[in-house]
Amino acid sequence: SQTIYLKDYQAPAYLVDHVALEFDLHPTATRVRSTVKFRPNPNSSSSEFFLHGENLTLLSAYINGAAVTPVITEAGLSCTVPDGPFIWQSEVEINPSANTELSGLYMSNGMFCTQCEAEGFRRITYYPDRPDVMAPFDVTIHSDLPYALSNGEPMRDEGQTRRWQDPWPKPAYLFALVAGEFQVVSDHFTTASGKPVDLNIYVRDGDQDKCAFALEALKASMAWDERVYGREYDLSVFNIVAVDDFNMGAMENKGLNIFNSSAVLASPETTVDGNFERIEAIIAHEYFHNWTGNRITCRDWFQLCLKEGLTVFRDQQFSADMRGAEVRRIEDVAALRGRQFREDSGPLAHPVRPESFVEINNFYTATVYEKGAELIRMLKLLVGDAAYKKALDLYFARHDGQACTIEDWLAVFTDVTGQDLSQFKLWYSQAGTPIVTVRDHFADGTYELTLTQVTPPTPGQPNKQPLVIPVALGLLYPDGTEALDTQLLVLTEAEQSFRFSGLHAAPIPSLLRGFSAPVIMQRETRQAEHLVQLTHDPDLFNRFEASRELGKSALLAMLQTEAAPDDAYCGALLQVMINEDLDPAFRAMCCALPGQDEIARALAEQGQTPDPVAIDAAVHQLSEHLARQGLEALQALYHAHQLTGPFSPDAASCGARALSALALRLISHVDGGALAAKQFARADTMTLQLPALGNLNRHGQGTEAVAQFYQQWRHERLVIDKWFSLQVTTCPANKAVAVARDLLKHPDFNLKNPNRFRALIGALAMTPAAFHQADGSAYNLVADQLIALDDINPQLCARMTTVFETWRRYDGARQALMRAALSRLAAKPNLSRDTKEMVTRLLD
Ligand code: HT7
Ligand code: ZN
Repeated sequence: SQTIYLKDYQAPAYLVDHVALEFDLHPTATRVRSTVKFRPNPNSSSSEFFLHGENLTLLSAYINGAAVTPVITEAGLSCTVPDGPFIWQSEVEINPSANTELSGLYMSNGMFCTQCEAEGFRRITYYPDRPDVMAPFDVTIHSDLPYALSNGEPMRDEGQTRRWQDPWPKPAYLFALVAGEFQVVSDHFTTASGKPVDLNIYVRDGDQDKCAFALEALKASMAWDERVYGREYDLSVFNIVAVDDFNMGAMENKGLNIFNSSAVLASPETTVDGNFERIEAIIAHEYFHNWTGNRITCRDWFQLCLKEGLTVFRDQQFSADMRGAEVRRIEDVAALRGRQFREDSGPLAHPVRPESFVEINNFYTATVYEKGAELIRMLKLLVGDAAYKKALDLYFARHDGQACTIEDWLAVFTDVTGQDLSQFKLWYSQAGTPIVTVRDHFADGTYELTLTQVTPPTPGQPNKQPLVIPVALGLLYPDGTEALDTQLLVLTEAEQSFRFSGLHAAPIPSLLRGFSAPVIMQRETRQAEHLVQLTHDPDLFNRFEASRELGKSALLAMLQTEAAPDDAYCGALLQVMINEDLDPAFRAMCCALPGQDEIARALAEQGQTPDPVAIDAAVHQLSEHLARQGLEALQALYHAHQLTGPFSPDAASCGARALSALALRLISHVDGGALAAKQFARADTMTLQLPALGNLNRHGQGTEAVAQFYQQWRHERLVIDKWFSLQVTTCPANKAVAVARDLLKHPDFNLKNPNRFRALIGALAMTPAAFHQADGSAYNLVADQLIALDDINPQLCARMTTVFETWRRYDGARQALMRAALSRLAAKPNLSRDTKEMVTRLLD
């Protein structure tokens, strides 16, 4: 397999002025005719004409109307072409039914569907399938199916021929086509300048009643982008289609977003609160791509963070406005640490802008997306809100219609602020999570804080340079009063000291408020200080951090010295839980115990070897202790947060339910599931039913309820995904492999459906104590399934190999077992390029 390097970028030899595509849709033999107006690129010295193409049967090709016979390889075709502009025409045949990779044109439940990012368009027709070739598209679809959609504006219907025109030049990865039998749920939006937009969601029959929430989220996103970024929608129609077989969450194709049905369909009966939040965020994310991604796109795939980091940042801002900034920030940081820090500390670590890849699909990662968003958040903090706004206005004005780079992006900030961002730019090229170590000293009313930064080596990058790290700092006195309001310290050197005078007592530093930089902050643990922060820090993020630090210390003490559960910590948690001055959503987050992977990571960061089975036992013991200590308070809390009236997924209702769910989970450790059984029996929404079932199963009371749940929901595929996951994540860890083996035989298990695969195999692999059973049985089960999946869906298979990315954290025996499982996958005959790249990096 060939490695592609950023440094080798060359401008395209030919540009495209217009594309016309004509489809004769057929499940096994679709014909695609293309007419493309090419002209030589004045900025390229090459005249070599190459079109990407994979798995295509070329039926005919013409240049300026004359038949030609191109040279065809596995990757595409080349041909001799005239000196000036010319018209290329071709006809190819493809087989959508045989396309299980879900890239290009494929079938899902009888409907035709496309996925072209990153390099799927070349599986539809011969074309320069690279993001820096942008053109207006004209699409004609011949089909007897009731609906046939593509990008842009619909032209007049001519029976079984449907035409679409997209006036906005776009790269091929934003092309989309969908055809099938749908139900349509519609709404309208009027843009700030008064232009009407038709909004439609196309779904399978039976799903019509699950579109209202997504439509509201879409309208809110459209209004938000106008208000906050001054960005208006630019077509008369915005279509969304829900598809069951989809590799990721959704795709921002121009005017025709395609969504994994799990990322769009919602109803109180079938969807939990967390799903509502996710759907709202993904709808916003895809919509925001219309400007950050579509109108301004990436020059090449190394610049992926240009559109993804910025769009994640924008969707995070939106969710913060919709649902509360502090609570959202806590969730975003938890996700960043859980996925991106994990990635950055292992064999898959790579820069936000990678410098090489074999398969670009392997770089749609937490680093590109989530760390990419953190870089934008830091930039905004460093330049200030007003300059950020000016820079974004300049970005949109200067680069509309272009395919850009990170250099273009940073240049607008430099031009607006005059700041030299060359050191900041290192964040894009240097992988790894910086570790900032804190030393402090107080004497004579002066507090001195010394911060040291070190970024550990990552694959291919043994030596690191100091980064620009914005550290938002506040100081508290030991009685909890504020000694210093939030200040921004900017760390640019390997070590720097900061002094604060005029203090009447040694302060407690409240560091990295709001998580002002994606770093690991290390300071000697001081329990008394964390207890003050937990109850008094005006920065809610740092209250949450204090809770987490206390929780980790309590669990590490239990694991390392067989200490008893920490009463002071439990008492403090119970105080926060019942503190009615605090938002219930915050209380629920702050008082949940640290996740098991988080504890494993904390141990690994201290150079110790985590034992996931022991961690599981310690978490159970601590939960039970906390529940016994606060049983009455928990029962009161549970009952006080039962909502009456119609279900609403608004932030306040979700917060109340989250708090009562936390109380129920803890109570179940004492009553063995009695209260959960009552909740399960009366539950009329999934947010009540699913956690009740989880608690029952966790405490050995789930058999009947699990069967009943299946009977109730067997026709709702998204609920059945939950049913698969729940059984492996809530059964005793040492039974999970047996449970998973049984479920693999269930008639509803289907290797070809990514959601179902993730629901069972992904859930098993992401449950630490189940996955890391000492006998290696889960490693082997997962490896067996990946071996089976690789031929069907290499993209998904490659992505799922990341469940092994932390293998070096564990003891020698587990390491050997994981290596053996990965080596077995590596040795599979005809291993895909996608999976091969991943296992090679994992084992290197
Ligand atoms: N830009 C999209 C990324 C994507 C994708 C989506 C669905 C299936 C395969 C895909 N490959 C890449 C999604 C996004 O970031 O919004
Ligand atoms: Zn995106």
